[in-house]
Amino acid sequence: MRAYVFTFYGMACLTVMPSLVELCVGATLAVVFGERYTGPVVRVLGIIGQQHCVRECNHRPKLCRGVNYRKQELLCELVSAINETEPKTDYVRIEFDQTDVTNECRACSTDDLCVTLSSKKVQCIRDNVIPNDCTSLHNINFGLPSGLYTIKLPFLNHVTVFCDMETDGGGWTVFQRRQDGSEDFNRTWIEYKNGFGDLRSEFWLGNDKLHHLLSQGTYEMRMDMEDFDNQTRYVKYTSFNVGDESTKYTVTISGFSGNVVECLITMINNGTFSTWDQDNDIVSHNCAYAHKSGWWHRNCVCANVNGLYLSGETTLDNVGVTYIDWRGRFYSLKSTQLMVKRVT
Ligand SMILES: [Ca+2]
Repeated sequence: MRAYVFTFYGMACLTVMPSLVELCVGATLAVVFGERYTGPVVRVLGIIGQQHCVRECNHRPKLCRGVNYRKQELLCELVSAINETEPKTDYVRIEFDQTDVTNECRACSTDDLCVTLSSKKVQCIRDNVIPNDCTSLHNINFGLPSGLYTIKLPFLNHVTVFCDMETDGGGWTVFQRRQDGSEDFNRTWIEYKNGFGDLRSEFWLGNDKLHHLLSQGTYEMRMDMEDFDNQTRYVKYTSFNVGDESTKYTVTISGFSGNVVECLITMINNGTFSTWDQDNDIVSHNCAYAHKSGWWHRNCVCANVNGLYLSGETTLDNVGVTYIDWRGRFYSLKSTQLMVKRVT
């Protein structure tokens, strides 16, 4: 793939519109064809021209450091980080220098647009295109790639999440992934509350974020699993909700479909979350401690997806990344991914 790099300055200042004078805050530093920034993507704007896309970045000097633009679909992605890129045909990426932001613009919040009116007065205008989950992003453009996106959640403001835009129609906000054992999942209440790990690799999004995300509507949940023989299975539920911390993150789950026997409705519905340092299960011993996982343990666990990463056959009983009704209690799966998608 050939990449063309050239540098020029002050491009945004040349694109002055008669009605709305542009602010010359961000200089365009480099334009590279055939690549995109891997994000996080902070805004997605559909059906606009490239210069308009550049202006949208200029209007958000606190948030935007570059843009990914796809000419074929007139698709504009604004990104907050420009340190990582990937080759992607059809895309052009444009780097910005937003270090020279005016004082007037600094007064705007990250949820505002900073624009200059024809009177030369700088104004902060509320940004009305802030996505609140991966489903709404997917609905802007079905061709958006999987990856990191920044969304806005009630009470939590900006939260970066991984969106799966390919599996089962796309639009999924991922809240758990195991794939190589790189992350320790035998963690405390506070760590499960706030989330941990690397969104591009293994992670738990965090119970507070999950609660506020799901409070926005009705969500379905899907869990994908893979074993070391490259077999896959999934379970899917038409309704999934998680209460706030005062309820100990009580989960409700119903409406199963999938290609393996399901156990979660029986085992976790109306159950509270437990970690090794906070036992909220209904049995006398401590399930989270016994099975080495934070989870909605009630009468312990039938799908120990947050268990120890033991890579296949093991002599330890239901301590690995197990799914009892598929590979049994003594087999630790290769990968799992749990995610939610808004239905109403
Ligand atoms: Ca107990």
